[in-house]
Amino acid sequence: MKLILAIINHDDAHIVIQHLTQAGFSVTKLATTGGFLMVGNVTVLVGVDDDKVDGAMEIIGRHSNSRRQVVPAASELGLGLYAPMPIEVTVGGATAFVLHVDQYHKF
Ligand code: 2BA
Repeated sequence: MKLILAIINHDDAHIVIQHLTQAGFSVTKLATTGGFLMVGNVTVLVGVDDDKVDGAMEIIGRHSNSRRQVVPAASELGLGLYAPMPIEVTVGGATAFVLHVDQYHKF
C-alpha cells in the first residue's frame, strides 16, 4: 500500500477531490500553507493499493493547473525576508509524494 500526499492549488482542490472520490478513492483534505508564498493551498492524503497509484496520480495531474503568480514587492517571504521587488513564480500544478505504507489498520 502507498500513501499519496499531494499539495494542490486551492483553486483546483475541489475538482481534484471530486474526481478522486468519483473514481472510488478515499481522500482526506488538509488546509495547508506554502512556506514561500505564505498563501493557502490544499494537501490531500490518499491511501491506495500499489496498483492504483498511477490511476490516482493521473487524476491529480489532469486536474491540477500551473499558474504564474506575482509576489508583490515588500511581501514577506517567511523567515523575516521581504521581496525587494515584485517577483513572478510558477506555482503548481501539484506537488505529489508517494510514500510506502508499512501498516494500515482500521478500527
Ligand atoms: P510555496 O512554498 O508557497 O511555493 C510557491 C511557489 O514559489 C513554488 O511553486 C515555486 O515556484 C516558488 N518557490 C518556492 N520556494 C521557493 C524558493 N525557495 N525560491 C524561489 N522560488 C520558490 P511549487 O514548486 O509548485 O510549490 C507549490 C507549493 O507546494 C509550495 O508553496 C509548497 O507548499 C509545496 N511544495 C512544493 N515543493 C515542496 C517540497 N519539496 N516539500 C514540501 N512542500 C513543497
